[in-house]
Amino acid sequence: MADCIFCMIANHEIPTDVVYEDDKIICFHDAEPQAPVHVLVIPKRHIESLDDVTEDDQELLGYIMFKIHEIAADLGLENGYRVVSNNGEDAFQTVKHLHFHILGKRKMTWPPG
Ligand code: DGP
Repeated sequence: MADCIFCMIANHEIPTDVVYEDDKIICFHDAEPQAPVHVLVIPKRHIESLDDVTEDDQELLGYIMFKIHEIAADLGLENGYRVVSNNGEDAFQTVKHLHFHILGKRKMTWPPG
């Protein structure tokens, strides 16, 4: 999508601090970190939110979950981490390209705000 900031990141059209990348996903540091480690994992293909996934996306979603634990290990999050995906208005999704936050290296609280 031409006007999607995360598509631009996936296409290397804007400079980004990339943590991991392959043909399906890219992981990069969040521009507004909410924890000492805060990265985003996104599919390179534009999917707006979890509401927009189809049966064809099942393998990709499983792949993202699988990679999240590898990325967390590479980031040294051996003491735990939180994975968050904000979907839609009530969840305060600000970027309309499916993404998973990985937050770590601090104690989290529950419930989230
Ligand atoms: P949300 O849609 O609320 O789940 O959060 C989107 C996140 O994306 C937010 O934590 C800030 C981050 N973000 C927005 N624009 C950019 C950008 O251009 N570069 C990077 N690295 N992060 C961004």
